Amino acid sequence: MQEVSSITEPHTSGSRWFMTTEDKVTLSCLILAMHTHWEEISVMDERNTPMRSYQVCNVMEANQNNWLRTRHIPRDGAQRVYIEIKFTLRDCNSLPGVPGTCKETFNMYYYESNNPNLWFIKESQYVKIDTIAADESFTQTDVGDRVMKLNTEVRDISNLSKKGFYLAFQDVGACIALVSLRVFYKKCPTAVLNLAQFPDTVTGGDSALVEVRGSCVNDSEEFEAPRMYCSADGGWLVPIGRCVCKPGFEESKDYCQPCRPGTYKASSMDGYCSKCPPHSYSHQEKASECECEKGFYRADMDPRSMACTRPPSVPENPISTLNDTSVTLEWSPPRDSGGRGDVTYNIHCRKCPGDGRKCSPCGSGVHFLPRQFGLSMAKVLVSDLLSNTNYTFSIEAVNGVSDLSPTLKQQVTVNITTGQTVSVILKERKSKDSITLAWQGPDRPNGAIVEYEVIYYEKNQRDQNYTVLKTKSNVMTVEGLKPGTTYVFRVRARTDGGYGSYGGEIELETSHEGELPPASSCSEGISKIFMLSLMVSTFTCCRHCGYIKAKQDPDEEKMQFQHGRVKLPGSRTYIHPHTYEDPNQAVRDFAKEIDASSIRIERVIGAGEFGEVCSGRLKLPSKREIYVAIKSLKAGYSEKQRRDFLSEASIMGQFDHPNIIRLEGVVTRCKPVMIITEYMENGSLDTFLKKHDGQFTIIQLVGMMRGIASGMKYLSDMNYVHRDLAARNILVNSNLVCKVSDFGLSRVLEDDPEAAYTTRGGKIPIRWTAPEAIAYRKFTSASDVWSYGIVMWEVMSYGERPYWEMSNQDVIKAIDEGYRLPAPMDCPVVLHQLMLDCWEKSRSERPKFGQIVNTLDKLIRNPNSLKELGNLTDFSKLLSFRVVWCEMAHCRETYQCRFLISLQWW
Ligand code: ACK
Repeated sequence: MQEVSSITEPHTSGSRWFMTTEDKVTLSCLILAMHTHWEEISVMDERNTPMRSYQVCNVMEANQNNWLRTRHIPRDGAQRVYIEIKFTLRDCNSLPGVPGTCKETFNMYYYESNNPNLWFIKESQYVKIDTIAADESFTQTDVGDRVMKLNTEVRDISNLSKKGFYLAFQDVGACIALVSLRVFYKKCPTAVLNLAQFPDTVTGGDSALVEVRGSCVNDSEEFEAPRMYCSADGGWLVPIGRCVCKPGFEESKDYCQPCRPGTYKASSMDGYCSKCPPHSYSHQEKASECECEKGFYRADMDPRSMACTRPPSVPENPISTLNDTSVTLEWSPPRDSGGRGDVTYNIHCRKCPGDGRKCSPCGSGVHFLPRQFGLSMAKVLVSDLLSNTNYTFSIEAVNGVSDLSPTLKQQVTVNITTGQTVSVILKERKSKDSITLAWQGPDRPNGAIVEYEVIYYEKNQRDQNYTVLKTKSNVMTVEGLKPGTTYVFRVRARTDGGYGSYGGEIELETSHEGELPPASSCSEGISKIFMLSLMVSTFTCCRHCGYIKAKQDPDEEKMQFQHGRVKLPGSRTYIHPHTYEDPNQAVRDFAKEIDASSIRIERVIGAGEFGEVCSGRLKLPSKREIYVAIKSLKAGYSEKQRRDFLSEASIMGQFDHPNIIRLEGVVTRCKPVMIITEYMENGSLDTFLKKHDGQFTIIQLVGMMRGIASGMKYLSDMNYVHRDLAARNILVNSNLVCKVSDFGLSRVLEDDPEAAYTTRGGKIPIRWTAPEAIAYRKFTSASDVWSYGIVMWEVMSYGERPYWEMSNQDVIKAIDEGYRLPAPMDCPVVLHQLMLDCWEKSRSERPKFGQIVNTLDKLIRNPNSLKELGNLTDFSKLLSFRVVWCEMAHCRETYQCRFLISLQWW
């Protein structure tokens, strides 16, 4: 601690009148005036060191009134000043022949004044501080043996407001020697906490706390306004808020250090600098983002943690299926997606009339289904084409960075000519091994017909084997067929302009062995053709369907987008892992995979539902080593257990708040599967409080409750309902900061030893749970508020079990009848009132977490409001509850004591 006021003028060298210590600030004070009988002399102390003292010993005369006073002592901004006086005092009995007027006390006074040069102060103007008596007086023999009995007394004066004060000592007939006088005040020393710097602060008068705003250390900024309270005894209490390192900087102990080259930190909300993602670099320190390598880009909406990407390659294998004036285009996705999942396709259409006029854009007359641009599937139906027209379709693949690249988009083109469909097969004759077809040429051929192509295959065997035959005539006999077998036939025409599209399919069956061939089955053939033509003109799913759907399902796309958004800072909606079809994806989205080699397990600290909990260290590349807690999944787990275990990580990973336990990452690629969180030195709150029963100030307890409420406010703002808020699920770190933990999906059902089965079959921690949640599972942030009230009660009673040994059934009944837990011992009435508010039967009347935080903040700012203990107007539902409960529980010894104290108290 730094000394701000130094001694200016020691009265005598070697004197003890002006001592300094390291942690207190000593004020300069000189004895100025001596009145009557006081004298300044040199004596030897117990170590034979000479020292100066002021003494008076006029015990033989009655009516003594001897005053000794100091010079003006500047207050130096302090409101409360301590006076430490060392003195010796003679035992009256040890003085032979002294009259009964001999005293063994003296009086200490002060007088506040702005005037530093007062020479005379009337006795009546002084304010008395105290009458000082010796704890140890000494006799003549003692003096002879040179054993001085030195007394030390400390008094304080508070609420000082003038520039300084004078101290005075009044002797009324004792034998005293004042050996040392030290006047000092206390300060809370400069401190850095949560990256906020708190200045040297002089403590307040009385027992008031001084609220101090911290200022963020260099290269950091406020996350939540940092504050602390300087207590009357010079200690800092209740750290609230924090600063976070600016982009480009990371926290290192009490300061922010620049990210090293090759690393970056994009947001102040990120904990540490991270390695540049693939295809990016940072050559300088302090990078808030990494630049993309040449040919790679980052789209505006891309998170800075994402690899730089490039435009996709060209779509492949285009196929067109023409049906008169509409065409279905299909293609394969590009071989290289550019590293992104947002590839879409655009179709550019040009038409060439074929009469020598120039090609031109297709215009709005042509329709694309589902659309022309931004297609997510590799397929489109283009309709309303002009007949007898050449069309060129250019298919290009684009992604989120295509527009950033100066190179032209690569396209694959498909040319088609409309109006050449062979539509009607006119004739058909069949035998057991041949079928004869006759067809009509296209209505509007775009040139002379060069030949026809007949394709046929055994029904349902197209993929295995099909045959293509060519003819210049419009009749063909297909031979060598199997008897009694159905074949599918299609015909298309070729002109100078190329092939037209196939006409409709016709299914024809060869005759069975021994069956006579029919004379003609033309009409049957025609009707089949119409039917089949209709069938092919409907837009059916393509061969890529499964693949494309899997990759590009619009729902999935939407979901990915949503997940991407959740990761953005500032987003405030929690996503339940069950909304994921694949729970492993939720883990990948929200939890960082950690290499098991970066973890050093040191010792087992507890047991969880799924396995051991250990403490250890985590050293990630280019980050400093930190202490962590490691939860592991025991061997022989089922897939469901693995999912449930990891669900805690995918929930926790979505939160980022100083009062929520922080997830460092998960190990899923090797066994055992582990969840790594920050380490909380003081373990769970209930055990911690029991271990330190009665050891905290009210302000410290309120500070803990404030932290929990702030964490819960954050969770409720994220629409997350905890359902198992209890002191056992709060963890405490070395700074007494409380953090909400335990986010497993199955925890309320399986993990919590407090959970009991309800009549509806669910397992619920009855004592902590709101009545509507017990009765009909209405779990909301308002039911979390109820549980929070119970946590407050646990905190104020230092880990007492809510409702003591009452049975769960009795608790439910008592609550239903309107009874509520009484205030714990020494619990300020305002806090108990807040608990009662949290336990309002109607959940809409309970306070919101934000209101609870505000209320607790006000109490911390005004600690006087916490002084009133247990003075409620209506005790009926509390006191009688106690009596009822006490009868039920037969007043067992353990809690009888508390019960009696409470009764007495009320
Ligand atoms: O009361 P505790 O010491 O605190 O015992 C339990 C035990 O593991 C089983 O849950 C302790 N624990 C859990 N998570 C952490 C953590 N992040 N830091 C420190 N201790 C933890 C908990």
